[in-house]
Amino acid sequence: MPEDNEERNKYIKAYTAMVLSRTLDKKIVTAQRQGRVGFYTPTMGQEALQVGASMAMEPNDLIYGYYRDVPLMLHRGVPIETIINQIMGNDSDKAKGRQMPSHFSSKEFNFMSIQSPVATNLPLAAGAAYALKYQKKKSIVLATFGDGSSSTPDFHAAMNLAGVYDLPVIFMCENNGWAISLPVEKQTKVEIWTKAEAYGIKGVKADGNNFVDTYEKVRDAVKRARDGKGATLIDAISFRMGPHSTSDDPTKYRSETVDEGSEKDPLVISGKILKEKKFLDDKMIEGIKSRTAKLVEEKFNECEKIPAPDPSTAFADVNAKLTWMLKEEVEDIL
Ligand SMILES: Cc1ncc(C[n+]2csc(CCOP(=O)(O)OP(=O)(O)O)c2C)c(N)n1
Ligand SMILES: [Mg+2]
Repeated sequence: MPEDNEERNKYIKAYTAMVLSRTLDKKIVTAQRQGRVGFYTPTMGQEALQVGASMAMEPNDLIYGYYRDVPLMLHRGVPIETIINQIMGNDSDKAKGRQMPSHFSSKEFNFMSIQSPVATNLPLAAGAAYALKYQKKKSIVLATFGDGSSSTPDFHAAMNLAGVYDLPVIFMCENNGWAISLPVEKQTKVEIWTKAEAYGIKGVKADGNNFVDTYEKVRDAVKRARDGKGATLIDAISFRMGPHSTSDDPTKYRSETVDEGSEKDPLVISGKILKEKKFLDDKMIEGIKSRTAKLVEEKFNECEKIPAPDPSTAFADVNAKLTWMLKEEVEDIL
């Protein structure tokens, strides 16, 4: 394939994933308001940085993400129904509805199961990178987390381990400016990427609203990791356009907003980049949006028809042998 075409396809795939994610995001939030979904953590505003990072990764690389990583998953190829089924906790959900909504996993796409306690994925990511290095494998690890998560002991433990052992891991902070109601200025005195120096790893700041900038910075970090040159901490700056979760009302604690469709919206910025490169025009963008809207509607309705998991499966795959107490519980719910 000529180089230009390769770049064009790569950029169009990225933009399509961002549109898909945004469309799905809005659909799920609306469905939650209608009582059709229990809970969700919207990703609006973080599409460009996640897709930019995903563009730099290979299928064999391991992703230790967090609850807001739907755009990254979609770009990586995780089917849209995997996301919807997980949120609905229905019978087709791989975790059989036992996880809280937004706690995704995909073995097939090397996307590790998400934990609720923030930053607990970071030491795991460092440990996995240690194992890959020990086994002399080519794969590397990408771990994502929020700005608030950088205040946890786990963040520092993971950075330290990655530094000491020159591990093939990239820690990408999805810096959306807020940890629920706490602004990043009250979270940390210095910029998050500067903390890398204390651990002897490389620190990089990226424009998280620009998928190309994030892609190029993650790509450089991937190269360093694969070349055995160690870990990188990337601080990708963006803005949480929506609420922290569907249980949150940000109007109670902030006046700053980034409106959908405005100049600061990463989807608008991305559309401009594609148009400037002459990879897409307005008509093509409209085509992507309408095809995506149809797909989301169809998939959502299909997933909604899937029944809840059979209650008798509540303890399946958890205990090899049920204790008498669990047996009693199973009998109670049947
Ligand atoms: C260790 C831990 N402390 C507190 C919480 C409660 N909590 C859930 S999400 C969240 C905010 C995290 O903010 P950030 O890391 O910036 O990620 P964002 O939600 O903004 O993407 C908090 C405090 C938690 N889940 N885990
Ligand atoms: Mg945050």
